[in-house]
Amino acid sequence: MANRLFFAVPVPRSQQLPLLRLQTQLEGAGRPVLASNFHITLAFLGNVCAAAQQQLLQRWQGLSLPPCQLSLNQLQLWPKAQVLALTSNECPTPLYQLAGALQRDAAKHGLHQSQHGFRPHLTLFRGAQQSPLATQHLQQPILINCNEVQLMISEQTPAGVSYQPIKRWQCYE
Ligand code: 3AM
Repeated sequence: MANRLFFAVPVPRSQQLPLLRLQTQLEGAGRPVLASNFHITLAFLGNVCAAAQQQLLQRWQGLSLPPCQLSLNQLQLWPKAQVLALTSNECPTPLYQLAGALQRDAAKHGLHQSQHGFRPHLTLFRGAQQSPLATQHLQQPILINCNEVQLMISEQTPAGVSYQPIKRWQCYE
């Protein structure tokens, strides 16, 4: 059996309010992502069989990321993916390096090969066809404290997509 996996930084409940407010402001843009599903994807891995999952966990046993902060300040519509996302034009170096290393590791081991480099973003709406805001630039950036990295399973359920962490790495100084 294979699991659809990705590495992500979750957005804890204490940081969800400004994102929920923005979703309300953008109501009608598409299907809002549930707050419990808010995350920053570092690397998408695709379908991974049990043996490859075990090897992946062994390789990344010592995964580490110092606590860092991501400032999300741009609203972007990605028409092909029909995603309305909050993005950033300044990414903390350790986060950028970790995402790159995870993506390269996936490609090297026959998992998903990313078509483009890491684009830090947080998906707010799916099925989005247009952005309701005239300006892309947020006056007040939304700050995300990166305190944890998770390896997540993505599952389709009748109630929608569900993300379950199978491994967590806390960020330490
Ligand atoms: O919520 P975001 O957009 O950050 O877009 C998918 C989602 O990230 C991404 O993996 C995360 C969990 O589903 N994803 C799904 N399929 C993908 C693919 N084929 C993909 N990323 C790249 N290529």
